[in-house]
Amino acid sequence: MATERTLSIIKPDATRRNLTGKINARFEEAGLRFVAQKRIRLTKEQAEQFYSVHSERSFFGELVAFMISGPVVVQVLEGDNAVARNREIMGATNPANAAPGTIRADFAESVEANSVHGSDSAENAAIEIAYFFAGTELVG
Ligand code: DAT
Ligand code: MG
Repeated sequence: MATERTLSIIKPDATRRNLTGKINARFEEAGLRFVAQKRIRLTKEQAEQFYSVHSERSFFGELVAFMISGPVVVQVLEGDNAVARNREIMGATNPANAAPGTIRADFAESVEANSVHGSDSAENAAIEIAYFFAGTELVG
């Protein structure tokens, strides 16, 4: 299996409810390791650029407003097949469809306030990691 890195974000609905530690424990218990982590407030411009692939979607404005509504924790996870593993641990985008025991099934409030982001491919993970972290900040 390939060792990979992926970008994870703990979203404002989860930081507001003080769930950072509980969410981080899900990743660590599944064998992924944190190689970087920081708590930040996204600017509107950062959120728009980060989610620019969704800029034509009807929910884009609400998504950006939600992502800047409170602090987020941006983090880099490392492990075997980390991109796919992270998405398994998160569960489906809409918590109504998320498998039992996943982060979104257990913590998400709605399809928008769904507690976590995870990169959807190794290629996008590399782009998203570089968006938030300098290479020197990744400590494996
Ligand atoms: P994911 O976060 O599972 O990769 P995505 O990339 O399709 O999902 O969408 C990015 C985020 O946009 C998602 O986490 C929450 C929001 N979103 C997606 N579909 C939505 C919808 N139908 N209504 C409101 N927000 C939505
Ligand atoms: Mg996505």
